[in-house]
Amino acid sequence: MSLLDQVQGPADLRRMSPAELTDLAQELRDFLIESCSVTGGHIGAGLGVVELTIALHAAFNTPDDKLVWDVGHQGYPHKVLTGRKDRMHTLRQEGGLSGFLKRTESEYDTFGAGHAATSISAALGMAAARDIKGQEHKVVAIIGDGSLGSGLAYEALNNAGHSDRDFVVILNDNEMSIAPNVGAMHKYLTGVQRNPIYNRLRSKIGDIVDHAPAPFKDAGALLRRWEESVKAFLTPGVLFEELGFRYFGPINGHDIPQLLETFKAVREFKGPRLVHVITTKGKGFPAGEHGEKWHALPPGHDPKTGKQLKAAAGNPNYTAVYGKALSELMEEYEHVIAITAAMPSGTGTGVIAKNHPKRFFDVGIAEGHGVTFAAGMATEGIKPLVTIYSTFLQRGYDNIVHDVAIQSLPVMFCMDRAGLVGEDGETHAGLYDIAYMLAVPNMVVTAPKDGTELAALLRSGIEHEAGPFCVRYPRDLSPDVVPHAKEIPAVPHATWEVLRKGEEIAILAVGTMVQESLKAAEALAADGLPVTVVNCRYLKPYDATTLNALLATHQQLLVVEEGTVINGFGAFMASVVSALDPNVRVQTHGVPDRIVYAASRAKQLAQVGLDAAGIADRVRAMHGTGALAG
Ligand SMILES: Cc1ncc(C[n+]2csc(CCOP(=O)(O)OP(=O)(O)O)c2C)c(N)n1
Repeated sequence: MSLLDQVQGPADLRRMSPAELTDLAQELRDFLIESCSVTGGHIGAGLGVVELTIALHAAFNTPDDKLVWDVGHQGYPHKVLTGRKDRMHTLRQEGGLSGFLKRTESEYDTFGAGHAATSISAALGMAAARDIKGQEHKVVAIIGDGSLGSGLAYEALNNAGHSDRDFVVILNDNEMSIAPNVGAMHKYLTGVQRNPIYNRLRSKIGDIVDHAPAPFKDAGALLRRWEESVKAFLTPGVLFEELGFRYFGPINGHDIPQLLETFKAVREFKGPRLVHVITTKGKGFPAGEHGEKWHALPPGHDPKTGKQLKAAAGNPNYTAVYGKALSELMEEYEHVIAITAAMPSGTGTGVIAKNHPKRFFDVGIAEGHGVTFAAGMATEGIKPLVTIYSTFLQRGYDNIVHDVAIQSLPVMFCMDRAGLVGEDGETHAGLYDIAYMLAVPNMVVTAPKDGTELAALLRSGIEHEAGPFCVRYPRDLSPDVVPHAKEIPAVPHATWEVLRKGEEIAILAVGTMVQESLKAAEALAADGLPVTVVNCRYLKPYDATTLNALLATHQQLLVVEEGTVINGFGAFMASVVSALDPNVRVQTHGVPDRIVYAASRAKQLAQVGLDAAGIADRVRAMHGTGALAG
């Protein structure tokens, strides 16, 4: 029986020798590579923490001691070692294991994760609760160097160091965020790892102490103490120690004996302590280590090359359309710049980094800062396009209201992954941006029906100087082939587009829902129920002329949007129409007020009735039971 098969839970690790645990690491790595090649997923981060995960579970008494992983995308080895190996083939699928960590999945998942930099705050909260309850267990936050660039992490470190609580932070430093890490903290940490003076001194002192004859052992201890004080001048420990943490490291995160020894010792100390562990992201991945490309891979890939076995055919996705169109528009508009928060490839802005390097800014995992940084630029006549996933822009909401909208600054927000996001699941779904952006005064809110309209709205947004402007687009393929941006004119301000004329019922469709509504209308027409379909590409300000014309000719409106139904565009239209013409009924059709879990995007849309069939059913129900009945 393999060592891996002998592990039913972390208790089994505690029975194994360091040599066995080292062999186990190889087996676990092989298993993950094989299993992820079928399911796809975030392989790189997990491969980097195989030894770290084994050593943490072996040295700490989990689940009584609590491990709090940041982001959760590095949690695959943790899942395997905590009794979920047999379900790894269901990873990221409907009803299967989550791609992140989830409290409902295992008692070892102490805190749900998905967004970066929550671990230190959450772990500190758990430690405070433990102290109130008079308990004794340990709490350990594990955070990456990329996430440590986030403001939330500093707020937590500041609070933790001051609190003097029994509390451990493991800094998993692989010099990578998704892309190579950026920022001053990153430079600082790398400086230490590579500090030749410190490293030389350290190994010299180690040699002297280890080989000193017995009578000189005391001198060795003295040297070690001296090493500590030298270290204080030469290591990042200074920074953490000033914050109130006892600093240990840097240590090799792939050396199980060293990890075990350190963690066992650190476990017994009291007060805030931080262990700096150096790892290699993607370690052991056959196609090469440390590649941004292996951050996440599709299902059915070849582990030797990382390439998808059956390449997806068809049009480019919206992300690629966005990057290309923006790059083209930046040739026309010299005052435009692009901002990403640590996601150049995920947001399509990698192409801007390549084509317009001086006009590209990666601010790190710091969405709030990115927004205010953009606001500062806008005060000087620069037009920033802040490109952030809808879900992560939630982090920047106060900055949007306070720094951008109240000052009416012309910052543009490009919200990728708006709507349901399939296998990435509930933590990454972009369901709230319509509701949160509609509520912001001065904000223009838009959504394109296809890639060409996305490029057109980019031009509209760039030319809009009166205040902020946002555009949302999905994690999906663009339904059309998009010409060069210079051939695509702006969409006239606050206009809708009537795509199909029917009677009595009009569908007001937003973004992705335009195509689905047209398909629904096709099916309804075949049943003798012709409906009007309108592309509401401007949600705010809306097209008052078209709306008034619709109110004069229709008795019911159905507003269809891929966003939360609470306070969405439908709710907005219902309030507008009730004032304009209370005789016209408005019904809303969006994502219901519940969590939508991971499944393919198509399945998620069908589950909540946001596909052509669901929309058609809703219209039939309106027809049968509404003002038109009889
Ligand atoms: C608030 C937020 N912004 C962006 C992301 C996207 N994201 C996921 S992992 C990651 C990089 C994390 O880097 P690091 O903390 O160093 O962990 P590693 O991947 O190296 O293990 C980013 C930017 C996120 N999950 N949350």
